[in-house]
Amino acid sequence: MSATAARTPARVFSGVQPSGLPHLGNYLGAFRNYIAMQEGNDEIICIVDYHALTSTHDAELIRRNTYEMALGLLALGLDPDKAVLFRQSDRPEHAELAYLLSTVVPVSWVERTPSFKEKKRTQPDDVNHALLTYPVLQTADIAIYKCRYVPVGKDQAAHLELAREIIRAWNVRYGAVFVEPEAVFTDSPIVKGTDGIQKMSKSLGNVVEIFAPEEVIRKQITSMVTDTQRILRTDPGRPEICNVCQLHRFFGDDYETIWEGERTARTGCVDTKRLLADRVLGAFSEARDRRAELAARPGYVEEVLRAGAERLAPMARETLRETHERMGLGGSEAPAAGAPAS
Ligand code: AQP
Repeated sequence: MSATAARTPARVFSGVQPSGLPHLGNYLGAFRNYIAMQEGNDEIICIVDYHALTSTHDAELIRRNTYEMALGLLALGLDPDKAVLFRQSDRPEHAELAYLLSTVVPVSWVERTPSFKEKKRTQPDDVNHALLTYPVLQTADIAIYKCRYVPVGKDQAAHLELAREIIRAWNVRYGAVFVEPEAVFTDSPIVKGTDGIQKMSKSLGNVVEIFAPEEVIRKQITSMVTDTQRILRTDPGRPEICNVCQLHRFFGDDYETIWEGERTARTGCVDTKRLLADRVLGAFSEARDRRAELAARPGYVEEVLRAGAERLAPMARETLRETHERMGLGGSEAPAAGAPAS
């Protein structure tokens, strides 16, 4: 489904980890769709602080990044009157549902997820249990509100596939309660980082931030790896494999002219990077101003997050009630002691 096709009210969910600050990968791969899909849908966006605990163990940092992520989303155009924005740990029902869902999940399913294998490689001294069960909690995040559409970057595709399998397994065992979710991608589902090789990622530090000071953003962009075979200024460039050229597709409607300049060596990589920096700063200047305005309103972000969590309480509790009932939890209908079983 494309973002523009999602005009009939549908339940939409997505989550973002407060494991760092908002970057271009988040925006181009997912946040654009959050903002487009808040129109005409029931959208729920969650700052998934439980998930961030799998890699970040500094309490102050989690709190600060949670605030910054929420502030960034609001500045970029997420409207709390249209979409619900909340913090995962304010709705602990997610964690309980994750446990209940985990009872249908073979360990082999979570062991084989690419993100778990990747985290084993990138944080070998911290392969904690929550990393393994991350996709089950992610499934619970979506399932607890019975959401169908999940705007995400392509790096989340395997998790979404697993979420579908988990929900199918649970529904087969206990009856159809949950909805199988579908991923919704943008036209830039994987944005490469400043290294030009790996996915742009907070934990890899290869990011172009959206709300950093101007000089930081310029430095991040001018440090980007371009076409590694273009050694001399006079060498022709290959825009198809140059990450800077690829990013130009999203910042202006003249990227083909820019690409032609690279191909013919009329422009050099430094020119192309400087232009990208100007355009990125231009594209986010309104959002950057809005961020400053919102940051100056004491308690605003906290108010939005708390109100969002409160709005979701009845739905979360009702889903848990239904789940308990199907799974045989709670005993209000149990026969009195000594009464015949039938
Ligand atoms: N490089 C990317 N390209 C496309 N989409 C991306 N997203 C993240 N990076 C890219 C999408 O942004 C949403 C929020 O992501 P997240 O911050 O919750 O988690 P992530 O995918 O794990 O992002 P990072 O920066 O890589 O975080 P760390 O380093 O903490 O693991 C998601 O929909 C994601 O797909």
